[in-house]
Amino acid sequence: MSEQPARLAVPVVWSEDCLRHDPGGEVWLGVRDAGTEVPARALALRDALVAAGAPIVEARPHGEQVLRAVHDGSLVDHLAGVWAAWEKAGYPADYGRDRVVPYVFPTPGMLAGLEPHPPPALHGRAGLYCYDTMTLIGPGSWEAIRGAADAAQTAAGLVSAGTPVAYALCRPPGHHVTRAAYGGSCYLNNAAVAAQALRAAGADRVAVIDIDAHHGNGTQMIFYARADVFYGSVHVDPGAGWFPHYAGYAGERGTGEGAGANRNLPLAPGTGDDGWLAAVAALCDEAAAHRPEAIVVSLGLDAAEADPESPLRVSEDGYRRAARAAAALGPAVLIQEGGYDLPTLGPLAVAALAGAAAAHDLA
Ligand code: SP5
Ligand code: ZN
Repeated sequence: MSEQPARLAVPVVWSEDCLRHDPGGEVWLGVRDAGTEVPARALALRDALVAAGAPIVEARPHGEQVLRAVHDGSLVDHLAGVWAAWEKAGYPADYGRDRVVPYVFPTPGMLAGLEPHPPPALHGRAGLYCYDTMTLIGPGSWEAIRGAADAAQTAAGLVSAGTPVAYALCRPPGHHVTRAAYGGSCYLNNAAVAAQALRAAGADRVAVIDIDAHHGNGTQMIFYARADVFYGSVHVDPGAGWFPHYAGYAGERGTGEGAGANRNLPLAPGTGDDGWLAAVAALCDEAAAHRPEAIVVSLGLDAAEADPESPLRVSEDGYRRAARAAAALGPAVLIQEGGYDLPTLGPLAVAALAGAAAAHDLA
């Protein structure tokens, strides 16, 4: 008789709608590349987790209250309507522009203190809500964006109701989205949505532990002035030339009420398990000092050695240990962020979820 592997006892919250976002590549330095944030990522993750015995839970539709608590309503409205408006205005049919991509950005240098005037022209307005050229919007994007945010809220709901660990298979990812602007292959901030949902359900203090290879500049800034949500991140040093370039430095510690409730631990390119896990441990110690009642893990898998989008060199076992350490801080919602190496994504996610399960004696 062959030995059955232990069932992975972490619910995987999933929305079929997450497959509908087809960004059609990314414009990097003026040229459209194939891009790495593809629907096949979600299938690779889902199939591996199902094979490991994890139960699939359908994402439940939620209203927009939590979305509008962490985002400006105008960003939500823009995302919900921009594709239909783009199509109706003829950009695909008349100009061959098959995705929404901005070309003018209201940077502080352009406006020198002037409040940006919302442009009536959609091709101008596109840059009001989007801060890069790599984050394209097409026909099914909004349904997927909404599905990912629903998955995050469903997972948060499970944890609020007593499930010790739940995982939301969010696609597209979210941690680069600020209160009012999207970018970095992200559209709504699923981790911030989960944290806010946990707060609304009664957790007085929440800690977000972000182990994606990139700094979660969006989540950081959403909670930057708040003491009730700690944000901590380990990531490749933006000062060494990595996205998001403008934030993610060690000196960013929060402001006002949130002073001291933000911690960045940037790492040198090439950092592997030892350095990465030491930083994760330090981050978890600091998060614990804030006495969180619930945890959100921004689970990017792109710090893995094989990943094409980052120079960190973390192993499967490294992910198992990191997720275990983060989930040991309290009831935990795991939110899928980046991770782009299709052959290794599944095993990495299984390892991370197994680590989180072990922290709660579920394995
Ligand atoms: C969620 C997440 O992991 N977002 C990371 C976005 C960072 N992307 C940076 C892309 C830089 C250009 N990539 C070069 C590969 C050519 N396709
Ligand atoms: Zn990333």
